[in-house]
Amino acid sequence: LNNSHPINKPRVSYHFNGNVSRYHYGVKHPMKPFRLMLTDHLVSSYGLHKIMDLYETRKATKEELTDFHSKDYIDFLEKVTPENTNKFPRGTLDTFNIGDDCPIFQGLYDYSAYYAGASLDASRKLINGQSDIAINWSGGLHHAKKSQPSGFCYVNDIVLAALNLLRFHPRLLYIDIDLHHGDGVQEAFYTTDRVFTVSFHKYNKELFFPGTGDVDEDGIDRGKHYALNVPLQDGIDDDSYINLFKSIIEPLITSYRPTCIILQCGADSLGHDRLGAFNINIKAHGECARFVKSFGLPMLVVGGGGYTPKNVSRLWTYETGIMNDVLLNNELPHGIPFRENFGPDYSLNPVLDDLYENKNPKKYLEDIRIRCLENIRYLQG
Ligand code: ZLV
Ligand code: CA
Ligand code: ZN
Repeated sequence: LNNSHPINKPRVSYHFNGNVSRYHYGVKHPMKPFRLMLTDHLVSSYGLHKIMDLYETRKATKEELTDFHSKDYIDFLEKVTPENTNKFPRGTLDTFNIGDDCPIFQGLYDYSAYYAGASLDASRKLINGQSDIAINWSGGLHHAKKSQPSGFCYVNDIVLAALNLLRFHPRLLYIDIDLHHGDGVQEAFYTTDRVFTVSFHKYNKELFFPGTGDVDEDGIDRGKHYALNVPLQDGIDDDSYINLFKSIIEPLITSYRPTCIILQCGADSLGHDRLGAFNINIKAHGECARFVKSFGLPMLVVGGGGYTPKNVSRLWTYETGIMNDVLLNNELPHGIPFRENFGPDYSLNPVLDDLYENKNPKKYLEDIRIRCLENIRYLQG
């Protein structure tokens, strides 16, 4: 038996279509789909594509998109273009929250249909048992609402994939480690006990988008106690984050007993992110993903935010390794496309925790942990 090829390696599928990385939100916009191309190159440079099942994804159909979204909204997304935007009455653009965060750009509908199609394909591989873990780094756009885009997200691929998984899975756990609150997913499942949503995020009601996700938001009706929020402040470090994460996720999985997990791996929670101010290193972010994987449940792994493209691609490559039980060499492979993006260190794990003061006192984190554990205790009724 060759120990370097463990026989228990999970079957991992990787869902990607190079077309998604070609769209542009606009020159000043922080969301750069190009980061997905960078990630894909790095993943294959490390040889990870050889040990996964690769799927070139298709666009989600209109019928699939309207499983969650309203027909009016999807019709609008399909029709609107940069050229005809001004022909729509102002009211229509306001109704559909079109503006600087969610601009109308060329190919917007196709872009949305591609990243949603990838999460739907991924969910299907989990349902039919062909994959233990299915990865879609182009997905994770957690803010989109039923009839509106929000925070760079036009369609909510997570909600769509979850609705598909719910046809076969009694209980889903959604874990969101993006810097921002996973409000769109929380809202979609706020009244059900069949999807437990938990988000770790920077929280400030007035000053930080989207302004929701305080500890007291915990679901309503049948969904009461089936949503959990972990509001954090700038500068949280590796140890505080990992400890808090594990001490919440472990009892949560044990009590809720999900049959499938969706993990949103937003990379804006890393240090040095253009929009973020946490002090998390790639290894710590990855340790959280590894911890979730260690429970051995079917997993849908999606991307999300991440606004320093070189670090986004480093993180998601590292985490693709983790999902395959492979520890990657810290030195980036030679001769990779766009290697110049990764200087001067040319490493997979540069130091990212050297910028911000930790504004999360021990007492604050301990209080949050206790409140979360109290919430989780309601599950064993
Ligand atoms: O990472 O935006 O703060 C998943 C995700 O979670 C806002 N939006 C809203 C509220 C008032 N506005 C500001 C409007 C700004 C419009 C353009 C930017 C442009 C340049 C640089 C930064 C931003 C920006 N926008 C930073 N934060 C925002 C947030 C939305 C954050 C979405 C996070 C998405 C993919
Ligand atoms: Ca989050
Ligand atoms: Zn984010």
